[in-house]
Amino acid sequence: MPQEKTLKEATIAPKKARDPEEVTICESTTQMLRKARRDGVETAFDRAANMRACPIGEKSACCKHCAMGPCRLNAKYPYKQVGVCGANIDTIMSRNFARMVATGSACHNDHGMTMLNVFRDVVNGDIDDYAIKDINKLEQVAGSIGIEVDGRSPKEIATDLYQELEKTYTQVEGEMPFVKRVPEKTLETWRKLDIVPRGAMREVMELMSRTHMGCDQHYENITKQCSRTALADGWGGSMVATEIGDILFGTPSAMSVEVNMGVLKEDQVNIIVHGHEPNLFDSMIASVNEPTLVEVAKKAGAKGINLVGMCCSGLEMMSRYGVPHAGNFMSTEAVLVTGAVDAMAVDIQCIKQGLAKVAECYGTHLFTTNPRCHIEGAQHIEFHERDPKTCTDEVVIKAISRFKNRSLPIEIPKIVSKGIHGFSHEYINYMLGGSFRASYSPLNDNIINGRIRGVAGVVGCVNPRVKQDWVHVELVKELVKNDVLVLQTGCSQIALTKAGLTTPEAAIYAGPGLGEVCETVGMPPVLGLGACVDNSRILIAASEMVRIGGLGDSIADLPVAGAAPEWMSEKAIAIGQYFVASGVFTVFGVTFPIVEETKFHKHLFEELEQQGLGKWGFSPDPYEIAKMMIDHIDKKRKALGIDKARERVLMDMADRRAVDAA
Ligand code: BF8
Ligand code: SF4
Repeated sequence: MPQEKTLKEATIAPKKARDPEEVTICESTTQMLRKARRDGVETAFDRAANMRACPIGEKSACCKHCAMGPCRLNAKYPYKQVGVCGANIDTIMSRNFARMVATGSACHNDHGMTMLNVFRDVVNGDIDDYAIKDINKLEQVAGSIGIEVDGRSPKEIATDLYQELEKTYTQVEGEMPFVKRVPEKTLETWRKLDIVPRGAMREVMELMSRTHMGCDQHYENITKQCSRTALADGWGGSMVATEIGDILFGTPSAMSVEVNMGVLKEDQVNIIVHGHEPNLFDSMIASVNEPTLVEVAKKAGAKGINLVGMCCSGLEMMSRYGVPHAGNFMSTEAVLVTGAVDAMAVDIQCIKQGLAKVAECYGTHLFTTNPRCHIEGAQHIEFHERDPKTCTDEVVIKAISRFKNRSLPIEIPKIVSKGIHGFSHEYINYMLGGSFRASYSPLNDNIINGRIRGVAGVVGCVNPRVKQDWVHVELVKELVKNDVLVLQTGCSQIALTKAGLTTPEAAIYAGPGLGEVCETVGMPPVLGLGACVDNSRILIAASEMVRIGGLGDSIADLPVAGAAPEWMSEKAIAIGQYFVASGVFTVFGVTFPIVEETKFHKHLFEELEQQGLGKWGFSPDPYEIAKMMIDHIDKKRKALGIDKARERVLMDMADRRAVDAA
């Protein structure tokens, strides 16, 4: 049995071992970590236990931007020393922070640019495996940036749209196309501060150039370019990825989806797609439904082919097509320990190199598919949008052959959580107002009358430095209990689904006001909006709340707050910075890469707010984060004069008809 031999040879037992229950609240992951231990297989949880975070790097008190260094300062006495070039702690920390923002923004823009290229090729007839699926959305997006839609064909509109949206990346001067969607007063502040993004390539390039040795050495000026580069993500690449994704693959609307490792099926060929761009996944759906391939799978003894998603790829497709989802970032190695995964196909971002070893241990095929992401030890089958099935069919064929030759015992945790997902901005509009008067007015009204205290975006990663999912779940429970409506994306959304908070029945976790709204509308207190690029949907929702009126003139006036309580990636930092620059108080957990009581820290955590933007906050404790967010929401309510909730009157059907008639 070749696989068993592999299992023994490929594994390294971790030196320091932590009890699986200490590192995660995900029961499936716990069960698989126990099995991994029995099998002698190592995961990121073990490596985190054996690798202490570097205390100097953790606080960003070191610089390796030139060969006069690397220079290390002392985080305890940050102003006692400077680098060889004379760079002080604020310069060093802000340059490091800037490079995280640049990388994060580059990732989302790179992803968005791929989506736009596919869209262009579809419009020009160079690709026929994809098509424009949502014409309404096409017209609506085009209209929102001033493209004429009346009386024009989809092809004409789409041609103008891709040409216009290309400026998101390539424009050198001027303002990015989606800046037209920014509330006027917010935009005024950006213009005053000179942080309106021009084109993403320019912003990322300039930020990288300014952080070179001996260039920009004022933390305030560096922060300005951080904001500009981050805004080029949220209102640029991420928003393009979301909008083009909707046009090509359909705008999500609420549907019930199964989540957790129990979606794997022992008697079927199991294929997982993990990564970020929806293109690979969409073609994989076509391949697993190919009758000839299904036939081959049946001949191999399988009942069928079972396709499931993980991380953001999974979120893209669960929100659009209801494809089951096996888990978030910290479960990607654990899921392979089931032995039931016949193939995992990945594209870009958040794909641990450690997967290659675990896949080897269990004889799972790990395929990289993207020219921007190869992994040593994984098989590479390149995916081309102009000929997608060549790649995805081969993945399916290899998965079937692995199924046929399965020799190791299989253990699938029998855990599945159902939740409602697919709350796009458009669907929320429809859900709140109905199809004839789709509107955010009921949301604003319920915030003004105090039933809903405010809105929180709880998003982002999971991180083995903290107990997986726990900070997300405790934070969100605390928020909804206090009548704060929670919007979610990314790995956080999966954490809350596993905890059962994405069902309408979860209204019981909500405070009386929010609970009443949830029951009336039939919605969960926690609304899942999709993948990390779909944080752009939160920006659109916030802009719409401003436009509807009654809650101030800019995003900074709204009673809203954001959090990424278990963040780990540079993309998360870019997202945090674009929320802050858009006007949102944004709290991160785990750790924050800045020395406290420094000028740069004060700048991010206090002074940006005084400039009319949002500000950063930090706490590793979910209850403390909740308190910070709720205090901020209350502060904003007070400024708006809605702190004393109006007397709460419940409308009956007669009242409703009267309102409708009026
Ligand atoms: O973009 S939440 S771990 S999977 S970075 Fe990555 Fe973080 Fe998950 Fe998607 Ni987002
Ligand atoms: Fe040291 Fe300055 Fe070089 Fe950084 S840029 S490594 S602080 S000398």
